[in-house]
Amino acid sequence: MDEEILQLLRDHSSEFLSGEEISRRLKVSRTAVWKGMNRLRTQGYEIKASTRSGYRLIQSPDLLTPSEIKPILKTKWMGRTVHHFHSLDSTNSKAYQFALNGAEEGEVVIAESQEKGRGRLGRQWFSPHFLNLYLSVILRPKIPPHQASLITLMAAIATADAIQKFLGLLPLIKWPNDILLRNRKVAGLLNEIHSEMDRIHFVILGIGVNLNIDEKMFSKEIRKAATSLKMETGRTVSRKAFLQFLLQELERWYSIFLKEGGAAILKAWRDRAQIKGRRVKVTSFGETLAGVAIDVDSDGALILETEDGKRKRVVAGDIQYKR
Ligand code: BTX
Repeated sequence: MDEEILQLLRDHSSEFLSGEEISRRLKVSRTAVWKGMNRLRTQGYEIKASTRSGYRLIQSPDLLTPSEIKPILKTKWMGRTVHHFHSLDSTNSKAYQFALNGAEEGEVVIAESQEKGRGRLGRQWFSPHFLNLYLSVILRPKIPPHQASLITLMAAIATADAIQKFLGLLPLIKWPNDILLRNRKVAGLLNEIHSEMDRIHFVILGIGVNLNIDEKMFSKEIRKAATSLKMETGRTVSRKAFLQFLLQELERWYSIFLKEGGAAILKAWRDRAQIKGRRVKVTSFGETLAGVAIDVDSDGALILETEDGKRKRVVAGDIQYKR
C-alpha cells in the first residue's frame, strides 16, 4: 500500500491531496492512510501534512525501491521488474530462487544490505546498509554453457562504462572481473549459472558497487585494496541515478553480445583490461603461477606464458600484477 500512496503523492506533487481522497482511491480507511504516511516518513520521505489540505510529498530519500527507480529508468526491458528488499542474505541467492520459479529475463533483485554478501570462491562481499549497490539480474541467454564467462566479461565492461559515463572516471578491469579505480576495487561481479550440458537455463549476474562507503568503514584487511565512488570524488553520489546508468549499460552491452557475439565483447574487454604483456602472479585452485599475460581467449580464460616459456590456460582464479 505504501507504494500506492507514494504513487498518488507523486502524481500530485505540485498540490496537496486530502486524506479523504487518498482513502477513497485506495479503498482503505483514513487511519490506514495516516499510518502509511508515518511508515513512509520513517523510511526518509519528507511529507508535509496540513489538517485542512491533506498531504504533499516534499522530498524522497535515495532508496532503491521500484517506485523510486521506475520513473528514472531508461531501459526497454532490463529492471522493469524490481524485487526490492531492505536486507537479504545475498541478492544472488534470492535471484536464483526467483529464476528457478520462472522469473523472466531482466528481472532484478536489489537489497539495501546483505548479511552474507557473496564474493567468488566462497569469499564474502562487505555489504552495509544504504550506502552501496547490491543487485542481481536474471538473464536467459540462448548460448552453450562454455560461453557463460563471456557474460561475466560483458557485465564487467558494462559496469566500467556506467562508472565512466556517470562520473567521468576511468575504471580498469582486472581479470576476471574486478573493477578498479586507482588500483583499488570499486566493484565486483559474481555470476552463477544454472545449466544442462548444452543449454543454459539462466545466469544470475551479481554486481556489487561501492558508492558512498567511507574508507574507515572497510575492515583493516581490505581498506588499502578497496575504494568507492565517494572516496574517489569527495562527493556523495545518488544511488538511484547510478543504478539507472548501470542498467542502461547492461542492457546495451547484453544486446551487443547477443547481436555481434563474443568477439565484440572480447575487444571491448581487452581495451579496458590492458592486460596483454603484463607480468602477473596467478592463483588458481591452490596453485600459484608466475608469468606474462598473453591474452584472454574466446571463453574468457586467461592465457599465461610461464617463466619456462610454456603456455597455460587459466579458467578461474585471481591475479596480482607484478612490476
Ligand atoms: P571477489 O571474491 O573477487 O572479492 C571478494 C574479496 O574482495 C574479499 O575477500 C575481500 O578481500 C574484498 N572485499 C570484500 N568486500 C568488498 C567491498 N565491498 N569492496 C571491495 N572489496 C571487498 C567479487 O568477489 C564479487 C562480489 C560480488 C558481490 C555482489 S553484491 C550483489 C550480489 N550478491 C551477492 O551475494 N554477491 C553479488
